[in-house]
Amino acid sequence: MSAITYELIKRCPETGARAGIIHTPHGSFETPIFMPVGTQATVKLLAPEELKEMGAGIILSNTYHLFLRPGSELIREAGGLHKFMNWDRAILTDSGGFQVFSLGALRKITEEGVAFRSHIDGSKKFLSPEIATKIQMNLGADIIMAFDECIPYPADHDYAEKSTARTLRWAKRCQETLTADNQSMFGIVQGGMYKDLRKSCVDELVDMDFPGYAIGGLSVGEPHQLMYEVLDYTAAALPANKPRYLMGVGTPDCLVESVKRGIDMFDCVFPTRVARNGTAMTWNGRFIIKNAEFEHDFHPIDENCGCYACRNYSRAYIRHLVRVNEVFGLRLLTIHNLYFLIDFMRKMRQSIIDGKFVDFYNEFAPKYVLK
Ligand code: PRF
Ligand code: ZN
Repeated sequence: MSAITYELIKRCPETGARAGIIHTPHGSFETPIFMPVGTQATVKLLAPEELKEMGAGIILSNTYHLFLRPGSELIREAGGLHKFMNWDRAILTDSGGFQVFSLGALRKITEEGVAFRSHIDGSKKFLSPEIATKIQMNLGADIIMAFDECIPYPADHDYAEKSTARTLRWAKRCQETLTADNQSMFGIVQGGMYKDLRKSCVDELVDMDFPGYAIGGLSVGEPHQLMYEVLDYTAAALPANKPRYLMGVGTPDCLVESVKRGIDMFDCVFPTRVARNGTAMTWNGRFIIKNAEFEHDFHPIDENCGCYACRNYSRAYIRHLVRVNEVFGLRLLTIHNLYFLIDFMRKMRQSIIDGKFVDFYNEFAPKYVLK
């Protein structure tokens, strides 16, 4: 039984790109999609109404952080994460696997799970496939993730092989723990940068018949070309009738390259994090709003953007707010950056529907300069 369904609407005849719809107990959203990140049960600086206005259909939150504070029992007592944070559209929660490995320096992995120290007070904690799944059942997200190990880069073949085998055993335990019929669990493909491991990992996960598959262990410091190479054969090996989610990727250049290879879902802290650093994202690349060149610039961040910030405020005003440390400036940048990325995905999807994805790709790539 699965609480979500994936509808494949259109495939690009020249590339792996696809347009689809995912139906969840909290509404449907169109893919390819970018999911804003709400680590602590809030997308930093924004109200749910603002996320809805920009067209967000699903957001992501984190088991690791909510497990430490306020604890998943409290969220269950509140009626689940949707009610707790006043978000009635879809939610996906990550399993904590990645956060334990990236935040906790002190950790010990065994077959049973991962012992680590909280990054907040140093207290001893333990996560296992069963615990991570039960926490995610308390949170009640529509899509939940299997508990995995994100293999660091670089890793030798022997380590990657052992880790991937354990992640697969963990995936089975996660699946056996899930009892809620209104939640769907995705399996996560690991395997490092090794083709044989990625392929056998896909095969084993497909045998377990998850309602969707994530590709983990990428965007971990490897060169972009290597990530695209791994994506090429990994995405191609996944079943066409299930959604594919590339975890932790969300810069415009990586999004286009990944959609081209058949990815449907993405999340990344990038747009919201750089907004809080004073950076605006546009179709031509990004810029730092504090720069002197914007002092007398009374144009919006982007003339063609339909977001609340661009409809009402100038670069000069936002620059002023950021310079004097007014949070409203960072809010406006967050609104703009998320709108930009959601709109970027909407336009990319439309190009797939119209049979013009290759044109979209060819027009975007030379215009987008990384400064
Ligand atoms: N596993 C999980 N979450 C993740 C990743 C992963 O490998 C990544 C890797 N880019 C981001 N988030 N569970
Ligand atoms: Zn805007």
